[in-house]
Amino acid sequence: MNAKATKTQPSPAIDKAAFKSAVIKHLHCTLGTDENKANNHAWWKATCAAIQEQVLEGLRKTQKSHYLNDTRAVHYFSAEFLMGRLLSNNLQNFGLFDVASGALKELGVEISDILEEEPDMALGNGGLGRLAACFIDSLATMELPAIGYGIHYENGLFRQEIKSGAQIERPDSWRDYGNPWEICRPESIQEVSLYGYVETKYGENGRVLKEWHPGSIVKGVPWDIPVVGYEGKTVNVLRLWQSESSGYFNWDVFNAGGYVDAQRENVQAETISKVLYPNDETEAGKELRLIQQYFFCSCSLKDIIRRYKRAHGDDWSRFADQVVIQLNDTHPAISVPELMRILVDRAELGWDEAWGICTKVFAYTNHTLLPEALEKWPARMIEKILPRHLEIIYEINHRFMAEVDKKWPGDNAMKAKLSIIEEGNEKMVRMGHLSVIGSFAVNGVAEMHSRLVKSSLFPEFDELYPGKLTNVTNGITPRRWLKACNPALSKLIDKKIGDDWPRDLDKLQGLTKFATNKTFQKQFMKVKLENKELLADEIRKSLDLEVDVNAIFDVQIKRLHEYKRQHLALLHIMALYRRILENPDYDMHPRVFVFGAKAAPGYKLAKDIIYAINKVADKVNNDPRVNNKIKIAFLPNYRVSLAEKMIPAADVSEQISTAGKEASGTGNMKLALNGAVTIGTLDGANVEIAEEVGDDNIFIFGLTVEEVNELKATGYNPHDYYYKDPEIKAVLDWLETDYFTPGKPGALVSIKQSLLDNGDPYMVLADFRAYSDAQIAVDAAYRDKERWAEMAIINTAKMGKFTSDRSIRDYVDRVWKLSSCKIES
Ligand code: GPQ
Repeated sequence: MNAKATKTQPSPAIDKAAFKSAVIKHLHCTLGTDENKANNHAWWKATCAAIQEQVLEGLRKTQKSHYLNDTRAVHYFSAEFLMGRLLSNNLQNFGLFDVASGALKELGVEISDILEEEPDMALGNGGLGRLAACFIDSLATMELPAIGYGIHYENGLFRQEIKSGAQIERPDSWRDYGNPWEICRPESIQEVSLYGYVETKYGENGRVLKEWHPGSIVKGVPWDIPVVGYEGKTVNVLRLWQSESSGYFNWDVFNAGGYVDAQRENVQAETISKVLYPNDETEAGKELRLIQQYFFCSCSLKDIIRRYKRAHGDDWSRFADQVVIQLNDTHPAISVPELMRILVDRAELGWDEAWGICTKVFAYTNHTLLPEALEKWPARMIEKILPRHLEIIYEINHRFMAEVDKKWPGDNAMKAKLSIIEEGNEKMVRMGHLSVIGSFAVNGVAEMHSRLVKSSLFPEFDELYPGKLTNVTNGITPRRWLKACNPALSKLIDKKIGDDWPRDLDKLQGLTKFATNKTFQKQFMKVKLENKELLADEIRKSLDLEVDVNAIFDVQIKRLHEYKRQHLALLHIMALYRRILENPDYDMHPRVFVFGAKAAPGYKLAKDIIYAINKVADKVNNDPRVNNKIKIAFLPNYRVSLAEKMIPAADVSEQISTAGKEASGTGNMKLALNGAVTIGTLDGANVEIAEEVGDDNIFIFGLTVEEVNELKATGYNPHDYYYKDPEIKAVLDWLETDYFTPGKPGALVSIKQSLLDNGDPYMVLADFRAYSDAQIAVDAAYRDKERWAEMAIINTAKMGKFTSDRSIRDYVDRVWKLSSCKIES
């Protein structure tokens, strides 16, 4: 029995005829072309312009309502926002997708073709940046006053090409042909100071006054990207800062005939927002990166203060009631001393009053426990670029050390451990400590991760500030990650349980009772098959590789990292290949292993793993003895828009990080939502996914965090596994031959070395056998078609918890204390 469709689908603001004339108007008046001359790119731009009319109307009403209600707002500070494409999402959120697609069809244009014209906004590396994008989607959908603040990078994450198996990085100049969504706001330009020195003066009553004489000043130009909530009521903004020369041109140099030298300063100013650092979970330690961080934080704080002053003048007493700032990891941590500087040096508040405001405004999200990702800046570098900020950091630390001494009198080891300053050859500023001390709330991103933040990363801070450390489990927006990317499944779900699940994802629970219904199973798996056909087309186009859609589509998509263990998947594929070569009748259901991953350009082993996957793919895909039982497809340039094609087609979701290393993961949620069954370790949010779907509907394997720690403590020796397990030995030795790299023996040896000589830091060998056994169980489960369909449906049905609306609800309740604001028309 089908549930009646409830009336929550956004009702279109304009009809097909009106949309059609809007598109034609923009083709003529905005783009200066016409229906006969227009190519897909022009049609795309005209369609964006047509919907942008609705977007801007929504934006105007939202800003007016927020202003009139003098709302408290959250300000989400993030160095990364991985937005992807916006057209399809904006159409969906206004309920105009079918209208637009019908209008374009009448104009002889396929909407699917023009959607492909849009470059991804790839202003982020991976999970952290995409989380920020999902969060601002939910904030707008839930009608919460919010603004995202970040950097308007001229070049987003590099475009990946694969040449002879190896990753090549190419620049991503996503704005070359314009970005139809963004609006430049020159009226809100800010200035940011850098370098120079600090002068100490004495004011009235002997008050010490600090004046920073900057060595250079750059301009921050804001670009606003409207963020449309589902059903299009609230339209918030993502404000991204672009750096420009301040025009404080060095006239002396210029007049002395030094036009070129004077221009150099312009170039330097413009360099700040030129490029996104492509390192995921590794601190870069580069001066330009610190400048980027300070640049966007300073612009954003000044922007917030300008808006606050418009309503409250110089009365700072209500600042913390109106403003909450979420620090997305430590990248914006320099905001803490920057706000102190503004309050103490500029507004001339006393230190205690200023600190009282600061520690009510900031909250900090930690996204990793990996030591190499915990940001530290050389004190000398901060001193050079931000001399006043270093003084302020020392003052914060001095007062904090007194607090520590009160709690643990005379305990100098404790002071050294908790200090913001790490003493050593070179003094370093620990941005994590600064963030914890400067915030009123600190959260991890999944239950297990937050538990580890408390027990192993910041246990003393947890003791010192009881209740400050908390958890908010990550989430994903179901509007992009089911409704827009998987229209066929969305329509099937609408028919079955009604169409209000995109804003109330717990409604998917309603599918549970159909999980064993044969007709529904057939419908569900038919959609999956159609999505696999679409991905098979993509694989054919991109790699010239034929894959069988009846094979298991086994998908691993994420940044390339040793801790995520793509090499564990690779060793397993090699083992399967070897089993087939040894026994041509080796019984397995055919499988297509699909990968998508970018490696940081300087991360040698990660690039070697990409190369190895591609070299093994060349061999296996073309070996007739394999009899099509295994295909390997490494799709180049993994990005949001490619994820949207891969995720709906996945049967199996690979979430195989070393337990304790993946803070949460969000791809795990997207894949399960689209009916993929997880094979994974008890890590990050996998633990909570397992709780939701139940042990029968997930394949959990491998060491637990406790076992990992125990094995480390007692001395892990990968050689034990190498010598005891002949398959492990054979596969690792294979890497040393030239079997996969003809004429180039040893080209894949670095992987073997990392697993043996370098001690296998992520315990790949320790988990290999358990992983292989779990894969055998996956294979058996897949062959029982009805059982598999039931598992897939249950995975979709039980993902309600992982909507980013729930994450935002948790932030609102536990951290932000925000109220929604109805938008008046
Ligand atoms: N994450 Cl510290 C990133 O994507 N980049 C980073 O620099 C750091 C963390 C990820 C983390 O690895 C995932 O487990 C999380 O799901 C994701 O952040 C969002 O919290």
